Amino acid sequence: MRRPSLLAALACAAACAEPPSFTVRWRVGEPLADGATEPADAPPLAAPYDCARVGLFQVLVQTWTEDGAVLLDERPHRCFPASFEDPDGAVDGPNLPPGTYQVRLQGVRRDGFAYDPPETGRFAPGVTILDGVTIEDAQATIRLGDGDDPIVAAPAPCNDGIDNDGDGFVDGSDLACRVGAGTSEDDPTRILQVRLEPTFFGDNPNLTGAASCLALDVDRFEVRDDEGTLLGAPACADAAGGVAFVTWISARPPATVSVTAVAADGTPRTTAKTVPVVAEGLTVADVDFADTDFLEPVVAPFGFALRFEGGSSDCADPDPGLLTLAQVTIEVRGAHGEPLDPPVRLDDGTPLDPAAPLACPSAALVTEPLSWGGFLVEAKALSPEGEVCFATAAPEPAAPGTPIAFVVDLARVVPPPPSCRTCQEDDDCLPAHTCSADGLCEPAP
Ligand SMILES: [Ca+2]
Ligand SMILES: [Ca+2]
Repeated sequence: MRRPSLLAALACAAACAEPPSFTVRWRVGEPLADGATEPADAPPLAAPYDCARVGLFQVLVQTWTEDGAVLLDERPHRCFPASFEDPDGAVDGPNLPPGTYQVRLQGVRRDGFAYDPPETGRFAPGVTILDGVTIEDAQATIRLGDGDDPIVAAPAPCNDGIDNDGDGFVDGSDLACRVGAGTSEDDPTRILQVRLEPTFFGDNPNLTGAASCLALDVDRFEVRDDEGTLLGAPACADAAGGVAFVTWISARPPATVSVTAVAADGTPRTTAKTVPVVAEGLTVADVDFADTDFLEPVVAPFGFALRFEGGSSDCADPDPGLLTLAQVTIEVRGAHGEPLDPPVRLDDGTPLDPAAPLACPSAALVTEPLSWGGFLVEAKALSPEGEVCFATAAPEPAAPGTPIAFVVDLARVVPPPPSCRTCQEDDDCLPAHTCSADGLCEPAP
């Protein structure tokens, strides 16, 4: 007794010359729009080029059980089979026992197995599903689509294996796919560049470079587009008071970029400065961060040590002779040399008043916390008689936050006033020194 089975029927489909249960002809539509599951309407396929131009290599005709759970038959066809040369031509499906089936048309990309993303393998995105295909007579053939041929969606241009815009770059290699919306190789892309020239406190000449970054606790400048995407973050030490460039590739030039000074831990130190972007050229961002732009007031002491000509930092014994210094006067002025009122104080409260000399310091000096950017330091060292023996040749720039290693150099006043003379004769000097006519110990010739 013969038990008709589905598998037997399928096995017989080729060998027994039974008629196909269905024929099908497809059309090729545009890539699926975002979120769409069905391709838009499309014209009939007329030539192999209609497939080649969109990167469709094959169409798999699959017959599934009605519930779509079991694949019963799969037939690969070229996307434009020879039978399609006849405008009414179609391809044959299997011979099926009477029943209801699901037929799927799955496009295969031209460059098949390299397809990305991997979860869809070599297949073009989207599958055309024909539900409820009912075969009533195993000896009859029906044409699927009922005069309206199903449509297979083309792969997306960034996933079709084709150099759509002819620029030599295919899919993921094409900048437009990488940095654009990812939907077209034609998206305009351009290289954008911002020339960043950040300054602090009204372009304060004493607040440039690494020392200013340290003083202000700024690690870098973050440059972001108007959607907040980070475009670049030049180091403060390189950019402050100088120039840094931020370059990126974009399919859509932002209207503006923002520049924010940021601490090492990523905390913004300042408000963001917004700069309009020049879409077809160089955007120059010469932003200045004033003290009012800082989110937290910039308050920090600075420390410094005195160093005397000849290299000694010992105030009591500054040279190779008998000179002893008794006092120093120190004045801290504003960045442009203006006197400050009230005067800056040391951290112990001592005012740095040039009219009120301090005892000769034996260690580095540290100021009170200061809330603004740049200062100049002038110092003089006095003999016990009150004459100036050493003085700063030019004011020394300083900024809050400067480490203690900051040194104020004092040059000897020449010729020395009488009480600043350091020797009468050679024996007053350290060995290998002689006493000069000015009364200064000098290295022996
Ligand atoms: Ca291309
Ligand atoms: Ca492409």
